[in-house]
Amino acid sequence: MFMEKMKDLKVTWNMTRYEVDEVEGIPLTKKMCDRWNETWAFQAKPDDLLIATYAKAGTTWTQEIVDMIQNDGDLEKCKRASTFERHPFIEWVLHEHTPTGVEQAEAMPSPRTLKTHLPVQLVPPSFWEKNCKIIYVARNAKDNLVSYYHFHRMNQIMPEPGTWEEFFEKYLTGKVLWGSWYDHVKGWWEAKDHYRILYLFYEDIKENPRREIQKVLQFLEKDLEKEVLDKIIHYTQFDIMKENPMANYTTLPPEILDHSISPFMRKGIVGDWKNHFTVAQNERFDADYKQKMAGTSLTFRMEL
Ligand code: PPS
Repeated sequence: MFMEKMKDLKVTWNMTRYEVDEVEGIPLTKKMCDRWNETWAFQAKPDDLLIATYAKAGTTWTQEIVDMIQNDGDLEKCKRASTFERHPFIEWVLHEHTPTGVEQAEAMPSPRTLKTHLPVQLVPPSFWEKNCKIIYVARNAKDNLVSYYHFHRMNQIMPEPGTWEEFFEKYLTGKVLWGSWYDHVKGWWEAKDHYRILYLFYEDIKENPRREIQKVLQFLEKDLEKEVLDKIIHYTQFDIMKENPMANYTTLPPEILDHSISPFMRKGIVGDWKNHFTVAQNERFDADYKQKMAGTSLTFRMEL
């Protein structure tokens, strides 16, 4: 598949950090913007399942849970390929020699499970026209920010994060890839009342994976034996996934993801922001948060 194709092409990973451009005011990599017409024209099918998140909200975790459900808890089947090969990332354009997310999806037999970080207004219209099921996962803004910062450090093709202080400001003003966290979570929250969207929270899955996985089962209209559910809960825990090369992103070369700077599977906890935010940053964040989140019924837990 994807990685084999890379080997066949003898692609050298002389990659640099991506330039950023915009689509309708949302920062995306220039490569994504250049291929945007193809992404927008993507033809979803009625049995596609879309996993949508703001980056670093628990996408990979949800992908593993969903794949294990779809494969009735068969771990070997879930280890057939890396996360990013199992579930095409529809707007993603890595390299001119690798298939785009759209091309990967088009080459995949149905039923397909796809990934996106797009804000709701940029989701290709065919997903709404075909009434596809969508699982959206949101994570509290503070932990999401911390995780996104470390990801920019280790991912050698993301834009330079700058210092922690600089990245903090960029995040608050939405000047990061895929735009404002605030607009993202609120936009999808509104959409859930109109479309087939299951809206989940990272903190809830962490607190009670059984309860949340059962919501996914119900949404996917699947019924599994208790033993299978137990197995899914076990294999999707942070410590187990961290050691699973098909789920921990270690199959990508260090020229792209440098886990020695910060592992992709970093901490996987709620409340790590307390180890990063200064008192002044926390006050500034809370005041800004209050304004940006005024008037929405959407609430988050910043600790458990
Ligand atoms: S990406 O690049 O947007 O797809 O990243 P994403 O998968 O959304 O987010 C990565 C963060 O999710 C954590 N993670 C988990 N937490 C708990 N349990 C499990 N099983 C799990 N798997 C991944 C991962 O560690 C990243 O969070 P941080 O806070 O950086 O550790």
